[in-house]
Amino acid sequence: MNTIYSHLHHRHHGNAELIDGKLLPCFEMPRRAEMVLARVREVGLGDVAAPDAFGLDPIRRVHDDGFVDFLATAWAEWTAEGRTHDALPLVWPVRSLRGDRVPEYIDGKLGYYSLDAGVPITAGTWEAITTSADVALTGARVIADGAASAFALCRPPGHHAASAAMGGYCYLNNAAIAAQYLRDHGCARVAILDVDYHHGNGTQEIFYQRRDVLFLSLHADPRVEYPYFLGYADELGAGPGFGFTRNYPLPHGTTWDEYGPALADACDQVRAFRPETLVVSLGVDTYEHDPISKFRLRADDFPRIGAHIAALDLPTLFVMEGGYAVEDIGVNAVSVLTGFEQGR
Ligand code: 6XA
Ligand code: ZN
Repeated sequence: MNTIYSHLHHRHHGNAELIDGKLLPCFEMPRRAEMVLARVREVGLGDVAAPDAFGLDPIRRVHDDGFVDFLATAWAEWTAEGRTHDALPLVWPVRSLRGDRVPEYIDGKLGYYSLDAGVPITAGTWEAITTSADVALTGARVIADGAASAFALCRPPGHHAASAAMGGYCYLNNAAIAAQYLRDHGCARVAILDVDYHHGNGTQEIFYQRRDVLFLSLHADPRVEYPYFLGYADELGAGPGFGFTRNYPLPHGTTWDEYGPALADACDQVRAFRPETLVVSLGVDTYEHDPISKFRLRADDFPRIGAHIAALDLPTLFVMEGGYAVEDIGVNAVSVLTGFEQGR
């Protein structure tokens, strides 16, 4: 399996995140992607190629124009006010406020276009996030051109990014952009399987009303875990998309004993949908030693995830999402991929 990777992810490196009431160094750091790349090379997974530039059109296929324009100009607008630290949102249009007015001032725009404060915008964020989308798009094109599999080593991750909101370390929804590209290039039906520890709220929102893209997510129960406000089992899609979203909220402490059967059920749903291609949102923050997560998957469970996905026998694009046990992220992420290769 070939990997798509760009060192330009280094252009995004937030200074601090607010967690447990403290300002700590960002868990979502460049070293994550470096560790995954190093492991890809160590096991000889396949070639590593740089992405091509696709421009903004395929990004605008899933994201709101105003949102994309905001991301493109946010750092310039922030620094024009004399600020030198990361741009961070601090006010949000919650239910009692107006959600139909886009503020003109940068501080208001930051809140309007975000779901939390976990999204620092820095000088290089735009370059990094558009490159991350290009990594996913290059992988999607490889699949559209007939490859059996590809690994888009995206950073920053994407699955919390909705059509018009960043959040949870995510700015542009790489998996959704890739899935839409596959739809636009000959695939009538695309399934997205999200195995990150957190619910892929952004991906769900983007495809919620559609029956051409099936979205399935296994994740920590939003009653007790981020993103809290989406990812419940009663969210099944809407309108023509009813029945084409499926969530598997699982309790804190989940081990393979609970995870395996949920994954098997999700794979059955993929089969019933008969997609032409599969996009996997690959997070390994389900790991027992992940510092911000509360599942208990062990290192030798990750090849099993890959084997379940391999049994679907579909052209498969893996898109990197979360995972913060940095010393183990490479081994765990690549274990899914080698488990997949061995299961073919
Ligand atoms: C809240 C936790 C952000 C979750 C990021 C993630 N600060 N999403 O891994 O998949
Ligand atoms: Zn996650």
